[in-house]
Amino acid sequence: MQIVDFEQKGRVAVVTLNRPEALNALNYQTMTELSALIVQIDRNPEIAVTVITGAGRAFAAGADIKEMAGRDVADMYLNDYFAGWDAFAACRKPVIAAVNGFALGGGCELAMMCDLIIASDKAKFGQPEIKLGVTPGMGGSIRLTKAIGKAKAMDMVLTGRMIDAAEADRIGLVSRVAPHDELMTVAMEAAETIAGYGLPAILAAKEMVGRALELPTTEGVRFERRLFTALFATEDQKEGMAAFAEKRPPQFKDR
Ligand code: CO8
Repeated sequence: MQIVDFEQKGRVAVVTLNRPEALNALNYQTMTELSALIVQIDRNPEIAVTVITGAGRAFAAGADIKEMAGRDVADMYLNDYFAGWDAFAACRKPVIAAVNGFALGGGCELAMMCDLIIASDKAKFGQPEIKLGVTPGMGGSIRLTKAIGKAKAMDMVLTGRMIDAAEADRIGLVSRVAPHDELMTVAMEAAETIAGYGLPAILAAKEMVGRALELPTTEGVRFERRLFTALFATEDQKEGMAAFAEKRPPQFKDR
């Protein structure tokens, strides 16, 4: 049975992790379905933005502990057991995590692979792997530290404590917090706003902010300038600026 649901609403893909009985724990099947889906979304010219959420009371309560428990080093390391997540993180189009509940371990790490995290006021975030005798393994140590800094990242990774949406907002882990019942409305509004712009600028914006976390400032500024300059070769740039001058809404063509 399929675990990851997909629905297209205009230029927005809505992806739902649908294994609520296991709190959407991320097993091999989830990773395989989700990474294949995101590759298709990336290639689909009709889709500009993805919203990912979870069915039930969790976004995802981490990697599937029951599935992982019996594995040995050869399985985990030689078979690069979690490599599918790299495909998810490599998506060039914006992905919004609409975090509806628990985002723990790999679930928190999945949310951090996304570009915006919009959290329900009932959401809970944590990196509790230390309680299982391991550590974050899907990018949490680096993405969490870059997102919230050493002091808070050490606190979460070493104690394994859960934080609520208000704290996640205060420390900069999430972009916005929405009342639980309005989560998908708020996430879809954000997605539709982005999807209303031209894809060349959307892709460039995502790429340059992503690279900002990895490049020294001088290189980052140069990288930004190259992409900014390249956008002057697009019809969307001509249209966007003409529409401003003519006081009308722009009609972007993704060209
Ligand atoms: N894996 C498998 N099953 C899970 C998981 C999980 N991560 N989380 C919950 N479940 C299952 C439970 O076993 C339970 O199933 P069953 O009904 O068959 O017993 C069902 O979901 C409901 O869960 P609970 O009964 O426990 O619900 P509670 O409300 O009592 O508790 C909690 C909710 C607090 C979220 C609790 O379920 C919990 O602590 N879950 C585990 C959280 C966790 O430790 N996550 C980290 C996992 S490790 C990880 O993510 C590593 C990522 C990096 C790997 C990359 C390696 C390269």
